[in-house]
Amino acid sequence: MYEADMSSATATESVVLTVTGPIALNLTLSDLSRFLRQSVRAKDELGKESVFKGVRLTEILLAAGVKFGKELRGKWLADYLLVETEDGYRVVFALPELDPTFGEVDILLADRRDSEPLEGREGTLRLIIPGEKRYARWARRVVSLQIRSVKE
Ligand SMILES: Nc1nc2c(c(=O)[nH]1)N[C@H]1C(S)=C(S)[C@@H](COP(=O)(O)O)O[C@H]1N2
Ligand SMILES: [Mo]
Repeated sequence: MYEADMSSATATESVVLTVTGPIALNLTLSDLSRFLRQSVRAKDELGKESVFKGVRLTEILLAAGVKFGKELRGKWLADYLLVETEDGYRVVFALPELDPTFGEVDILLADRRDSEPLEGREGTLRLIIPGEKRYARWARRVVSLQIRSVKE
């Protein structure tokens, strides 16, 4: 009984993303559904075109206290985002790469493909980077976002 209750709770309310930055966040899928959401049409690494839906990385990082726009200067320019996945794959982005005031790159943390939840090898969360022609940073199975500083 107790276990059954636990599993129905985890289906909707388990933490799917931990964010470490000036403010730490532990987000469930329902938390992500309350952020400003975006859709983007993009082709995956197999050439399949889909509509992906989710939250811009910028939105999540703003909630974690990261500064963008005019405030992204000085010491912040040596900070970076480390994205980690369930299978231990890791990719980094410099903060200006995520800032719409620096350029056009728009990175989506997607939780849906053609209206279906992302599952299995691809899910629960995947980066969609429409302008990026190589797929190495289109991380699947994203579990954490960490803001870090270059040490030296
Ligand atoms: N979680 C995770 N995401 C990942 C990878 C990975 O190993 N683990 N490989 C990346 C690479 S190098 C590419 S080219 C694309 C497609 O990977 P695939 O060719 O292994 O399907 O996913 C990217 N996302
Ligand atoms: Mo790759």
